[in-house]
Amino acid sequence: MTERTYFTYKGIPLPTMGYSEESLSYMENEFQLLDDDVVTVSYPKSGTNWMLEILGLIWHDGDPSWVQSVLMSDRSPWIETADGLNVALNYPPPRFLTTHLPFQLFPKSFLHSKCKIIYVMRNPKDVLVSHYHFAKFFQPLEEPGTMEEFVEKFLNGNVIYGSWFDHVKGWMKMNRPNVFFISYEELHQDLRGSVKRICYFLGKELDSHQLDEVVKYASFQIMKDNKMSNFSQIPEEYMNHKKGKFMRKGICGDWKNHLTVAQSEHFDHVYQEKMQGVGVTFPWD
Ligand code: PPS
Repeated sequence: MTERTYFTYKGIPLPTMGYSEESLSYMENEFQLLDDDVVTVSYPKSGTNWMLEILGLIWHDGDPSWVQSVLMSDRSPWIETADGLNVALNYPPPRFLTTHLPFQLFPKSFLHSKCKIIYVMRNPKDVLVSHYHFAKFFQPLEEPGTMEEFVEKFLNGNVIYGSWFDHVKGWMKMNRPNVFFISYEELHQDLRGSVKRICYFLGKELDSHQLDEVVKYASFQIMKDNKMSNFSQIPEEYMNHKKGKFMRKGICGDWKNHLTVAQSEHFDHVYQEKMQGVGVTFPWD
C-alpha cells in the first residue's frame, strides 16, 4: 500500500491508505442506515472527535467509563474507511457512526431512514490550520508543503474530502428535522447550552449534575489525557507520534497565528465568492 497518496472516488480525493473503492461503493449503495443510528458528519478537522466524546458521555448519563475504556474508532466508526465499515456492520444497535463524506456520497439508504444526523462545522481558516499541522504527522495524508501552498490546495479543494465550501453547502441543503447543525465555535462559547440542545435533539434527558459531568469530561484537558480519544493508540504506521499531537490546541481563531494578512485576505475573497447566496450567517462571519 502506498503511503501519503490520494485517489479520487467520484471526484473526491481520499487517502490510498485505509480506503478502498470497493468499500466506498458498498457504503454508498448498500449500507443500511437504521432509524436509531446517530451519525456525526463533518468536514475533517471541524471538531468531529469532540462531538463523538460529547455523544458518548450524553448516552451514558455523564458517566465517563465507556469513553475512557473503548477506543473512539470502535465507539463511533468512520463508515467510509474499510476498517470502520467493518466495525459498523458488526455494531449492535443503537449505533454511533461517523463520516467526513460530502452529502452526495453519503449512504443512499439515508433517504428512507429516520437516523439522526449531527453536522459539525468550524471556521474554515481554523480547519485549514488544524489540517496543515495534522498532515505533518498523520501518514495517510499528503505532506502539506508550505502554508502558502496549502492555502491554495485548500481553497481549490485539492485536499482529502474535497472542497470545504461544497461540503458545507451540500449538507446545509438538508433542511430536515432529523438533521441538526452545530458549530465548533458554539461548543466553545457555551458547551453546557450546546449539550442541552444536543440532548433535546436526541430525545435524551439529563439532570443538572449529569450535564455538568458531560461538560467536565468533554473538556479539552480531560480529552487530551483520555487514551481512548486522544489518538495516542493509533499505530506508528499511521501516525508519527513524535512529530505532533491530535489534541493540538483546541481553540478558536488560531488561524491568526498562522496565516499572513495577504493569505487571510485572499481566503476572505474566495470565501465571499463561494459562499455568495448561502443566506446563513455563521459564527465566524
Ligand atoms: S479529524 O481528524 O478530522 O477527525 O479531526 P476533528 O476531530 O474533526 O478536529 C480536530 C480538532 O478538534 C480539536 N478538539 C477539541 N477542541 C476543543 N475541545 C475538545 N475537547 C477537543 N477535542 C478535539 C482538536 O484539537 C483539533 O483542533 P486543533 O485546532 O488542531 O487543535
